[in-house]
Order: sequence, then C-alpha cells, then structure tokens
Amino acid sequence: MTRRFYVTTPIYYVNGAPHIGHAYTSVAADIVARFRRLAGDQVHFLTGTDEHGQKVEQAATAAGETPQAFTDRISADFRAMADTMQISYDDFIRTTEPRHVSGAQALWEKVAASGDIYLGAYEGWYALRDEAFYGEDELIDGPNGQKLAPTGAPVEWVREPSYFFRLSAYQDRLLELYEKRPEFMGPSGSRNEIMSFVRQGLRDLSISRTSFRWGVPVPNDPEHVMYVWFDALSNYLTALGYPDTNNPLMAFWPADLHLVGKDIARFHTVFWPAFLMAAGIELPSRIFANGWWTVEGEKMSKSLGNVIDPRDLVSEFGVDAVRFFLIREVPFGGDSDLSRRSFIHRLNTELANDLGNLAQRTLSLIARNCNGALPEAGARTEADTHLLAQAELLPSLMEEQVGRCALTDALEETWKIIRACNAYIDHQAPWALKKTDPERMGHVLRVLADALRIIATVLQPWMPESMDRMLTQLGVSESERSFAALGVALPAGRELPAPKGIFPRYTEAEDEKGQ
Ligand code: ME8
Repeated sequence: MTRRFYVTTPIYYVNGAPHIGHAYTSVAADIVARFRRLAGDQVHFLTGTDEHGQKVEQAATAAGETPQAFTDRISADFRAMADTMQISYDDFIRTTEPRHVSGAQALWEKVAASGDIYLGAYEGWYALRDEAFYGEDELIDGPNGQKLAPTGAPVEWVREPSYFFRLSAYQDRLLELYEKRPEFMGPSGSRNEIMSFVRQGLRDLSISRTSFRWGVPVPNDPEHVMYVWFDALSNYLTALGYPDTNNPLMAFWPADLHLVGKDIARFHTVFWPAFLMAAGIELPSRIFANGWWTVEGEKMSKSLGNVIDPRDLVSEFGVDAVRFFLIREVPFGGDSDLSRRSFIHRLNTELANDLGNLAQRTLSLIARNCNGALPEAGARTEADTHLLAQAELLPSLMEEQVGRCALTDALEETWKIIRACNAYIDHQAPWALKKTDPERMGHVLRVLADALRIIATVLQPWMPESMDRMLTQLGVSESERSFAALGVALPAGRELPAPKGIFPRYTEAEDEKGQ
C-alpha cells in the first residue's frame, strides 16, 4: 500500500522580505518531500505565509499600504522565492484565505468546547518581534537597565481583556508525550531544552488580543482577534480542509513532519500538541528544529545590511549549488555560517572535483571509446562487485538517515561512494585499458555508469536540476529515476547524449586563499 507522507515548513511572516534562513527550512523540507516521493510515497508538502498579527499590521502601516495589499505583495515574493529554490510544494497556504480563517475558527470552537478556553485579562510582558508573551522571571537585562525578552527582543507591558488557554493543565500530558514518544521532537538538544521548560511549570496562555484588528476574529466575540500563534499553527490542519472530514486531504493528518527553526520549536512542541489534545485531534508524528544561520560570522540584520536574499546567490551560482551548500555545510540541526569563501571552496572540491569530474571522465570516455552508447556489463571482478554492492545500499541507508532528518549524513554517505568511484577509476585506469583490453575498458565504464546512476538518483532531492541533467547524460529516462526503478538495469547499447560538464569551478575563493 502506498504510504502517505505529510511534511510542512513554517509559514513565514510577511513583515519582511524572504532571506536565506527562510530558504533553508524550505529546502530541507523539500529534500524530505522529494526523497519520500522517490521512495514511492504519496506526499503532501505544505508551505505558506503567516499574514496576521500586530507585527505585520505595523509593517504595512510603515510601508504606507493596507495590510491586505501589503501581505498580497510580500506573500507573492515568498512564493517566488520558493519557486526559485525549486521547492516542490503541493500547497501554499496564506492565513488571510477564507479556507484558513474558517478552519482556524472551527479549531478554536473545538478547543473551547473542551472547557479549556476562558475569558480573563492579560497583564504582562509582550515582545512584538517574537509575537510572544514572557514571564517576569524570563526577562534579561538589556543596556540602560531596559528589560528584554530572552531572545533579546524589546518587551512592552500589555494590559487588555483576553481569552486564555488552560495550558497549565497540560504539563503532565506533555511530559508524558515527550517521554513516551522520544521521536516526537528533535534534535536532542532542542528536546532537552523544551522538556526542562515544561518541567518548570506552564502558565495559561493568552490567546486573543483586543488592541489591534488584523487577525482572525474570535468566534462569537468579534472584539477579539486570535493570538497570531493560535491562528498560525492551525494552518497545518486548515490546509487539509479542516474541519471538513470529507476532504480527501484530511487523510494526510496526522502530519509526519513539521520542520521548523529552533526559534519556534517551543510553539510547535508545547502549544501545538496542547491545542490538539484539547481538541481531541491526533498529534503530529515529529517536529524537528533546524539551527540558525549567520553570515560571515554575524547575525543577519537589516541594520547590519547583511541580509542575504537566496536569489542573489542562485543567480550567481545556480540553485543546486545553494541547496547543496545549505545542507552540506553543517550537520542538519546545528548552527551554520554562510561565508563566501567556504561556499566556493565546497563547490569546487565536492561538486566540481569529486562528483563533476567523475561524471565527466566516465561519460567522455564512453563518448570517445564506446561509440557514445552504454557499454555492456561484463563478468564482475571483486573490485566491481565491491563498489556496486556499496552503491546499491545507498537508498536504504539514506532512507533511514532522512527519516531521522540527518540530511547532512545522508549526503556524506553518498560522498563516500563518490570517493570510492574516484579511487576505482584511478585504479582501473580505463584510458589505459583502451589499448590493452578494450573489452574490460567497456566493463569498467559500465560499472561506473551504473554507480553514477545510483548516485544521481539518490541526490535528486538535494540537487534536482543538475541531477536531472546528469541522469539524462547517463541515458536514464524520466520513468527510470525512482528507487524502485534502480532494480532494473539499463539496456546495453542505449545511446547517450554528448556529455557536458555539470558543475563549474569558481576561482575567487582559491585566489583569496593564495594571498
Ligand atoms: O516564526 N537561520 O515566521 P518567520 C535559520 N510565522 N533559519 C531561519 C533563520 C536563520 N537565520 N531565519 C529564519 C515565524 N529562519 C512564524 C512561524 S509556523 C506555524 C509560524 C527560518 O518568518 C526558521 O525556520 O519568523 C524559522 O523558524 C522561520 O524561518 C521563522 O520564520
């Protein structure tokens, strides 16, 4: 039976332009989605934009636009960024869409029916930048004795009538969830942090605001709009048609994976499961938090002027180079730094040298010496069998790694085979066999072509465009690119197109190094 797999990105705030951090989580989710499709799953991949809240309202005012016109414009820009990054989303939800607004209201009503929403008054600290409430004990001292949120965001004292969610009643159930289902959240650092936060005790959560209008009206009390996080989190359900249980997309619930940045892990692993428990809805299988990107060692900020639009990098280096670097640089889950020098260095060593040269050498030898057609597979030597047996293990090894969100390890696993192929080609020296044993030369090139087919197949989720080109050059048709198709050998004699280099070399960083 085909397995269903539902994966989501955060929905991004439209208060500013998309940057490399947003692209990062989306690329990671895209890799998981593409990988599951290759493995034969029926995948639903959701992304979108989070368009309500005071922060967006203020950004619209600052831009001299109505909130709707402003959000239309920025949301379209996020979608364009996703398209440039080759994010293969099945749906893009905007929280200003009627399907979302009515779904979020239905979820509110369901939670309210459990008795865990009550009307009170909120008095306390609010950080607009984080759209989050903080307790006095959580605040830190900023410059000039100013109080700041633990994230460094400025806080203001807010006092207004508010609906509350009885989060305090969920502490034990949440702790039990984390204990019983250790895979519910990762990586482990983030898990430990959340567990100790919950162990310290939970305060009830203010889930409505009355001091601004740009939000989803609370059912039966339109003076209130929903707290933006109640509204936002519900997107994962409303995009499936919630509360309409007849919507076929509802079969994708519970979500298999919510990918988020570590800054919002708490909202997803504490608030979201508690809301769902209150509503009697099944919990997602897993929440995984990625680390934080800095640029040349500095936090990205408008004031520093170092905010990187991924599209600038894409126009300079191509989309796959950017996707590759983002996931390759640091084990997925950890923090990483984007430096131009290490970016170019990786493209040169790992893409141009290791993989690009291997494909180019193999394919040009076939073009020149085998009439440009896929050679026959011959009797295998021990070296042939050893190399191919290792390569054939890749899909299942990587499936386990991708299942754990070990997206960098999965790349490393492939690079082990690429390095083994490079050692093999150097050792077998097919260029020399041309004179001494042309038949064996053909067999060696066939072993390499078969190994490259596996490599290019498993790398498609990371680098869809360039692996599409590589597979075409290897004579692999569109219908032969899934994991299942790897079981069927390509017929010898299949004509291959003329080989063309796939990964260019860049000189800049190497020059800098030489100085
Ligand atoms: O938090 N490094 O939206 P947001 C890595 N609307 N990832 C980064 C990053 C960086 N420097 N900067 C941003 C929100 N991200 C809410 C989410 S979900 C129901 C609502 C990524 O626009 C990372 O995934 O502030 C982070 O969690 C997300 O963008 C935050 O996007």
